[in-house]
Amino acid sequence: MPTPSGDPKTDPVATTTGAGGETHQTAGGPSVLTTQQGVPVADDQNTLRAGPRGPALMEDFHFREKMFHFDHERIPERVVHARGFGVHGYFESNGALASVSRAAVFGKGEKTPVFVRFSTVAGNKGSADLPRDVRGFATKFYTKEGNWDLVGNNMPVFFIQDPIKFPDMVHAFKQEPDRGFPQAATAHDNAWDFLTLTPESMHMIMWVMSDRGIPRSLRFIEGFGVHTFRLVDAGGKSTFVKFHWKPKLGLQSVVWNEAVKINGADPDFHRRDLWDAIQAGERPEWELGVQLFDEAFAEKFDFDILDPTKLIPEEQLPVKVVGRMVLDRTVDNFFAETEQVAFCTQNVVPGIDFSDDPLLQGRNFSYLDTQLKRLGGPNFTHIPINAPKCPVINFQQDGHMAMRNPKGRVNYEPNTWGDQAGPRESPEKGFQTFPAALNGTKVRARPETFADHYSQARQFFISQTPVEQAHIADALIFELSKVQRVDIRVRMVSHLLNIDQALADKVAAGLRLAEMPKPMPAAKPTRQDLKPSPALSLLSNGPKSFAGRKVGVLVMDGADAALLKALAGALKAEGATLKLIAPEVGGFKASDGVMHPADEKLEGAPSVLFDAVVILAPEGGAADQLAMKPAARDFVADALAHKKFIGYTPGAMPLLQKAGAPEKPDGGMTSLKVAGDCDQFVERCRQLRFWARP
Ligand code: HDD
Repeated sequence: MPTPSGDPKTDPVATTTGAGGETHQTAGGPSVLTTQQGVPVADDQNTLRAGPRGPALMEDFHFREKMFHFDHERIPERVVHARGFGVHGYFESNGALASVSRAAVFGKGEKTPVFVRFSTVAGNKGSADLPRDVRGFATKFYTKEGNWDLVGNNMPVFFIQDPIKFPDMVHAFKQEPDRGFPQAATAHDNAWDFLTLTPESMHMIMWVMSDRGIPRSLRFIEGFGVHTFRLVDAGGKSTFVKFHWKPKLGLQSVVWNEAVKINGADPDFHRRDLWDAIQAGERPEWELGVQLFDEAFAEKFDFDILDPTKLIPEEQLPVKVVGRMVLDRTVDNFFAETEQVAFCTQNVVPGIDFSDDPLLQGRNFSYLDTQLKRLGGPNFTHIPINAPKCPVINFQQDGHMAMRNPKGRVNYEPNTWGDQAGPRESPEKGFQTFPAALNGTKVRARPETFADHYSQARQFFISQTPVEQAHIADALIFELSKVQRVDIRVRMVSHLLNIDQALADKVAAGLRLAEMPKPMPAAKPTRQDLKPSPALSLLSNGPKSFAGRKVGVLVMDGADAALLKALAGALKAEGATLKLIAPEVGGFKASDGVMHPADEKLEGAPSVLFDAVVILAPEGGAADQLAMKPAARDFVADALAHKKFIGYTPGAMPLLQKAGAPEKPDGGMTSLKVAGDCDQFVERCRQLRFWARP
């Protein structure tokens, strides 16, 4: 029989505390299993039956409760951003905003705990991590004056200007309703039908079709608050602001063919990457930057600062760094934290306020509804991941699952209960809405200032390097080739003609359109005078080092132990990771006769999972032997096709050549003969990809 003996105060294993503080714990052994009522369980293997072969008995409260709970384990997944991954960390302010916003979070040196949930948008909860999609970048700051949620994306603009189109947009993007597919993909008729009927989406389409839609790691993405917000100082003065997150490790994406393969090889690629990095002691870091401006700037800016399909180029209004965010802790429980976290754009704190961006206003209305539906009642703020870390004192009470219940008689104010009176409002400390002057007639209309849908789409496109421009064209051709209706493909090309003629020509040719359509009639002509904004290019803003990246080293018996050691040292010095891949997971015997365990078996670790690869093969027939395996040839062929840097020993040449490597090694291939070659290899890897390879 179990002995309820553990003391929760002194016994770290004791977890199940009864009213009297007892727990179910056998001396020195595992905790005793209990029901949800705390009753110790004697048999968890067999239901209660009338005889061993007889029917089950209704009396079996343990079975009943266990099945009941299991049957109710699922909660509705998010209607968008269902697949996500959350981690903890902190935000440290450098004080640069202290004079512009009275928000406690921006005090000099102020350190605020945060929880960040990254997500894809269209896919269901169980979908793969690397569809072409926007990435959600939602941050909850647990500030001293309440929770502030910055619910952003990895792209600074959005598809639509008015929130009334959001349900249509999401319906069109997700699986088609009759067939329930495609999953996590916009490459289908409904999505492109909607998009091509929504010219305001053209700028965002350029972003999604760019490599930003297929990031290499969540650690290598930017984040944006998208909308214009307000900051309000202690004197009540307001400044407009746009928020930016900039990753310390720089920006990086994969190529499309790689993304397709990664989704098969490791559908959890992004979440595993972040989990592994933090577990290994890495501390992914972002700078928080702001673009600050006033009414005068807003007046003279080329576009309406309330239009969420527009950005303000950094060259025109530089981003000022106001602090850094460090992510340093994975969750204890995925459901409790990542699944139950509830973000809401309406969660602002004194010193941060809204603008009249219509999309932001619509979002403010939407998020609470979705939390109620998902989390089952109005008390979701009592769930630890959502609960503020500052005092919460008010007279809201009861409701499903109320965990934070007031004591005493008073549950209203004003009251005259003296020192039991409870909290009162504070005009000095409390949130004061910025008193923006308003007037207008009730109307359903878009402002004229929102009517230019093509100029910034063009600006984005001409800001990209030729490699990136080619990727955008390829992405459009791929997506539109999956669209079955020719008229929808044609409609998109007619929009592209308003963006860039060469892009339209390339896509039309890639789709083999019978004839070039006329440009889509535009509410406003595309401006040709907007200058390229280099900040918008991913490749122009890549990292300077190879830190945080991963090298897959294909090894076989007889691999040069000294080279391996040198390579490991060079990668460690750079802050990069080395993974050993061998024909058998048990490992390989290196040239020094020592057995090294492998991290992965070849078939489970294709080169798409790595940023660069190395083939360490001894002289002799080992590489020839390995080349018999399709997985080995694919390992090399994919690395070549995805323009990765490849390090190789001379003994690896037979495998390289059977996989299609050029006779004369190209500039992305580094021969490794002596230890120093490993440093040269790592140095080359800093460019991330050898784009010159055809
Ligand atoms: Fe949204 C979730 C970001 C427009 C309505 N949104 C959600 C999440 C992110 C964003 C990152 C996931 C939060 C999490 O990890 O739990 N949404 C954006 C951005 C937008 C945007 C950057 C445009 C600038 N969203 C938007 C509009 C509406 C919504 C216009 C509705 C009018 N969004 C929702 C939602 C979700 C959501 C339905 C689904 C799950 C949730 O809220 O908690 O309410």
